[in-house]
Amino acid sequence: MAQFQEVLKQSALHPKPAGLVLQYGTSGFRTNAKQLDHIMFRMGLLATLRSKKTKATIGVMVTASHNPEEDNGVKLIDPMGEMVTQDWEEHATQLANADQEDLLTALKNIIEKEAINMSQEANVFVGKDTRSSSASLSQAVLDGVSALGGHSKDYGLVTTPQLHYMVCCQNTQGKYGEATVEGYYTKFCQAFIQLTKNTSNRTDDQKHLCLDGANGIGALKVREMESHLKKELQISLNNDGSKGRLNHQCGADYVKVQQKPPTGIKINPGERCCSFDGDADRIVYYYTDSEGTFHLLDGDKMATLISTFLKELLTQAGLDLKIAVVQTAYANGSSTHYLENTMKVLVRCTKTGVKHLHHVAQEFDVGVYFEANGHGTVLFSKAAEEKIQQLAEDTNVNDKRKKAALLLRNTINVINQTVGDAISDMLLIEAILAIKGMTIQQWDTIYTDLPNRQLKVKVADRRVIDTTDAERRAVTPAGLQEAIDNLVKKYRQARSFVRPSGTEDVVRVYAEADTQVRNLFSKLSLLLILM
Ligand code: NG1
Ligand code: ZN
Repeated sequence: MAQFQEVLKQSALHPKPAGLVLQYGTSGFRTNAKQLDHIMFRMGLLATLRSKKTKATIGVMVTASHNPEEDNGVKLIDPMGEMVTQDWEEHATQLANADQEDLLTALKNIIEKEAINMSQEANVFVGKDTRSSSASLSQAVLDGVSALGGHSKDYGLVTTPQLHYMVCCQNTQGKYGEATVEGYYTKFCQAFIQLTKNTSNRTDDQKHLCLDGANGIGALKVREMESHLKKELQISLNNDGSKGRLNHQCGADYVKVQQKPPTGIKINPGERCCSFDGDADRIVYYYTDSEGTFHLLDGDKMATLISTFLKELLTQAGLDLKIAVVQTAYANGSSTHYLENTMKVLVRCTKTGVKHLHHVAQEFDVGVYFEANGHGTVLFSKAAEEKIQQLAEDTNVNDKRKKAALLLRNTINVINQTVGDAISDMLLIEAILAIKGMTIQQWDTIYTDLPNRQLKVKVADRRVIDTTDAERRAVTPAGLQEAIDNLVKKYRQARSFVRPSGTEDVVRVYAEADTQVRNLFSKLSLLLILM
């Protein structure tokens, strides 16, 4: 077929370096940008096939999120704006690793396995972050799409969640919003303004937020969005990309892992600050107190604030909807304890990786999910949205219920339900703080984090560690879990686990305990070195 001849011709312009093997991991392909040209071309091909298969628009995002500038990566987005399904992750790995001369065979294998009708039309949306390598790499994706005769739309510089939003809007015929950057700002900012409009006692201080844009795409997009906020949120933007390097000593990952503010930003005591990561799908909040102590409000604190707010509104609205919070093993034990015992909210724990959290959250009427590192969102079932909508329109309900229903409706509209979104999460958190008249310090005192430590250990083969129970217990190597248990039981409120990373060639070690966490952690490290 002529189509395949074109693939062959074009692929010669995007050759695969011999011997290079890469895997579609938790966050797609991610490595040094120099190794990715052929991967991008092939992901253009694969997205085209996925579009033919699903008869819907598919997204391809070129980004390496919080990784250093010299890296890049690519992820595929499925029709409803969610991560691509597991079977197609496997196709992605197969296609990426086929030798140059086997590319057509690999492609035809997928076509056959998935019974793809090649005459079906294909549409692919492409977006990229601000890395210097992103321009040519996203061009390689576009080349891949056109080689298989697919149609593409290049959104250029967008945040990862913006591209997820575009895909969802397109495939729901505009029901979720308009598939343009302008449509995105309009939808989320209007909802924010609606939510905050009756918070008349909101002071100028509460309207002011200090933001670290990680010198990335999020900073650019916040600038574009600002006028839509009509001064209801005044953002002082730092690390806007004009001087510093992407993610260098700044951004959500740096702040979370280092447990300190980004370097070079002047933060006034008590000032409410937040950091985005390099593609703006993660956010963390923080402040320093009058003694200069740093306080981090991570994904767990956000999940707690949001779920508490939603639970209260559901109760006021008299709606019997099931709400749950989905976390991973990295969630601080204090947050889980508070949610289960004080808030009486159902908590579920899943494996690391947003797709796992997203799937579990879909099981509930209202599913709030957050990774401790600040990636998360809220999902509302169709039935829940309908009940809220009906109540908001009902003329026969009392003022209290009506008010709660209207707040819930606007809350749904300020949330990007396709994926964790730093911009949308920021607007949601800002709105909740405004409605509750709460300072960041008050939010911080809802519960106190247990001291915790995280470490990466390089081992010969990280796959020797196999885990169970949402990665909280090691099954192999024999004796490891027992040794951890024996150590942990000597400390109060202690918990620890080890698991192989899905994105780096390391084993991650996590421990939390009361004041003795440092002591526990050094013993754990010793234990692992001796294993
Ligand atoms: P791994 O490398 O599997 O721990 C990391 C993060 C995840 C998630 C993915 C994808 C931690 C402990 N792990 O996964 O939460 O964000 O990267 O980017 O933060
Ligand atoms: Zn990211």
